[in-house]
Amino acid sequence: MNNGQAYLFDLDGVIVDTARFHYLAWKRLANQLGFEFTEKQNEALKGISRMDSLEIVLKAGQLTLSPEEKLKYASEKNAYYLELCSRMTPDDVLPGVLDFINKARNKGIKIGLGSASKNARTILDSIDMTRHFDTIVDGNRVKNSKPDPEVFLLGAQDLGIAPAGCVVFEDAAAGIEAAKRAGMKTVGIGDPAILGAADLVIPGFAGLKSVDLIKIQP
Ligand code: B16
Ligand code: MG
Repeated sequence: MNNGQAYLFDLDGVIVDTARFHYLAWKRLANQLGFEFTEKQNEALKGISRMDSLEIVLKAGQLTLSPEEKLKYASEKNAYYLELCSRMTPDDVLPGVLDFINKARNKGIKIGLGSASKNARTILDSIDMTRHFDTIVDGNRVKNSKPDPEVFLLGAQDLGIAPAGCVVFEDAAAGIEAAKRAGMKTVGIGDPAILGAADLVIPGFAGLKSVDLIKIQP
């Protein structure tokens, strides 16, 4: 460990708006199984692993399935999701993200990804962002999903930066909790009503001023 700094980014809803695609894919599965699934209910799925998300969706529809059926439906949802993602290009990177990462890198700040998604590398490749990360921790590497701090602690460890030197950028309440439990500073991207536990909440990276970030520098 050293005294350096790292920025750890969530993927879905922070780098790219795939959170919307996750919702549409879960809704399609729920409708197929005969019930509705609203955007409000979907909020609880953000940052949560695929199988844990399925449990929440099935509970919403009051359905009980066998382990084999669960695997089958989780895989169907993922196919719907990847179909929606397949048309993504570098133009889909959310406004201001790349500029923000480049400026941080020029200041010597390390850049990591901390995502619950098993599709993270596929998505980063399709938007040409893989090369901007010094480390990638995704759903294939972690055993415990957010709000467990594992994903961010692994990222800090990969980068050789102490947790106290890390700032996490997250769009999910579960992700903010994970980062806080890791002992890191937190920036919520989105609605302050949902992300109120974060040290700072911003609507997005476009127009973000360094003066805002000074408030949460480690
Ligand atoms: P997958 P993040 C999370 O990604 C999503 O927020 C969450 O909705 C999703 O269920 C989870 O990844 C697993 O994704 O099915 O692609 O493995 O926000 O942590 O980048
Ligand atoms: Mg997210």
